[in-house]
Amino acid sequence: MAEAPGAHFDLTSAFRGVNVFEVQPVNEGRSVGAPLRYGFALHEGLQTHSCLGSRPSEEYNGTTELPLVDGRLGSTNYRDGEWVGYFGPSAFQGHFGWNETIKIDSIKINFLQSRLSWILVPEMVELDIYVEDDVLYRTEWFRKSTPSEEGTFIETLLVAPPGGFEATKKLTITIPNTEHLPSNHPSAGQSVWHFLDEVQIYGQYPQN
Ligand SMILES: [Ca+2]
Repeated sequence: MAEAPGAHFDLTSAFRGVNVFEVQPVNEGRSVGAPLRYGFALHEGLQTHSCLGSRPSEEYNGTTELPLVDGRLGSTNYRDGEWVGYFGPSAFQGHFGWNETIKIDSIKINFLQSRLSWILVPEMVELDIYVEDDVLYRTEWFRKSTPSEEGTFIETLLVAPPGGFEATKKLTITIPNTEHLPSNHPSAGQSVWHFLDEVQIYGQYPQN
């Protein structure tokens, strides 16, 4: 089989934030198959030493060493190898640390919903910014979607307080997973999946 030459993209010209490429294969002017989409994000979370405080499902654990801060974004295909999945009552907990103090402006996390596959956007997320080892500021985020919304879609958590967060070296994120499929679902009462990717952290390192 002949192989087409690969297209290369130099990351130095990428935008900070989310970048999406769409490629439509064509043959003699006609589209062949669905467009291929590839998304990635450049953010300060790429420089963390992070770890998962809870073990994801073995089937959905991302395909890289640090799947939540590798810059690669999960698509609407939940089997694309990017998503990190937790099946209730397993909750998510992650730690994100920096060697230097960072002033975080905003945090974004993508969540997938595909209710017929028992995947729901989590009801709430706790974000703890540590200003000292034992002093933290907690922010709670609540979803806008509902468990009854059909189809497959991504909802993005966005937390961006005016003036940004307090300077920190450590962020922890906790996502409880105690919800059950609602009464209007064919499998009502079953536990649900939470799928997340990526944890995007935008901020600046203070000038010395
Ligand atoms: Ca990722």
